[in-house]
Amino acid sequence: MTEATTAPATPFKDLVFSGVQPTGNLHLGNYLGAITKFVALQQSHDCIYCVVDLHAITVPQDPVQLRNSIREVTAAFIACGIDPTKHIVFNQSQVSEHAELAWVFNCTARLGWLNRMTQFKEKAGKDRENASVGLYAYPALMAADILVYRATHVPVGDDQKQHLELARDIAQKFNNDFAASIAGHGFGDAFFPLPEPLIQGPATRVMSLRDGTKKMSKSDPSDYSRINLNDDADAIAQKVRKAKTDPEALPSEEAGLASRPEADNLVGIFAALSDTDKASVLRQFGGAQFSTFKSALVDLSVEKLGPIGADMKRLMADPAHIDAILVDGSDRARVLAAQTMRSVKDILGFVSRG
Ligand code: AQP
Repeated sequence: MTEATTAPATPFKDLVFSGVQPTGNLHLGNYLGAITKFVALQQSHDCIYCVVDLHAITVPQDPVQLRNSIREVTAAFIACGIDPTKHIVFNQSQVSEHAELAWVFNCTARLGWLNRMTQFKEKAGKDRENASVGLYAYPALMAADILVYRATHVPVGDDQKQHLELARDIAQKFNNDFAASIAGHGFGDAFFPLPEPLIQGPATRVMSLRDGTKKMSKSDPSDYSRINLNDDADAIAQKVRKAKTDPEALPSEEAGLASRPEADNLVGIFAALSDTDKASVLRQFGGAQFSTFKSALVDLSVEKLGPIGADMKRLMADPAHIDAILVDGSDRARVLAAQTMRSVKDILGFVSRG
């Protein structure tokens, strides 16, 4: 990317934004890579957490399942500890300003930038001609999701790093292209902040339980590749016990995980679930066989995820309550987004009712 240089001098108020697609069962990767960070950031920041349903339709969706998944992701947010009364929880399609700003950013982003996006290449696969235009333009919508709130911090898993860099490039190019108009409307040097990715901890990329070189993903056809947040204790135990490993005992130091992707992944999961790091997990389990380590991992996973699954089930029994949370969140999000869009239209030179 060429445009991102230095951060603009104008200070922006700290604000966290992130989203999760309602494209199926949420899994341990979504939980450790993103949602646990969402929960922690509530203590220090104002946060906006979005169920990004407009992103979901970049690939085919069944309407009945989509509606259910939107509610399920919302239930997962709340079951994991996100407070929708102190922060904002909503679904993207209820705030049309996301799509409106995405169009502006489609005109800001360059084809060359989008051509480099690895997620599009992976998801479109060999049948690129048949992929939706939306799948290709996905990162411009993601930039709009963040910047329509002029959010400054974005907690995501490692797989989203490239999209975040693109969002920064889009913000920077908009600030450069319209510098005179931005200053003329009293916004100083920059209208949009360059949002900071927050990608930290021992599980920023949780890998498949069947193949330590592939990301744990909702769309993996094998349910044994992932632990779902709504799996019961038996399912968790079976999946961990069947997880691929190698024949060696666990090493005592992190360097010993270097060419052992499955061992590295399970140790990372254990570290993240117990809120520690890989080195201290290996101090405890170095020299142990996988059978011993996996038993401890089953106990830990059931202890941490069991209550979340139970709470999700309880919340899903009352869809009207979940829908009310989303309506309330959308109403509050829309006020902020509409304010940004009004300024964007002024900066662009559009005529509006004033
Ligand atoms: N395996 C992972 N490890 C760590 N973080 C992950 N995230 C996703 N998978 C992992 C993070 O979870 C957040 C929400 O992701 P998403 O559902 O919006 O989209 P995704 O990254 O495309 O997730 P999946 O599971 O891979 O879905 P499909 O299979 O539908 O493509 C993001 O912050 C993401 O980084």
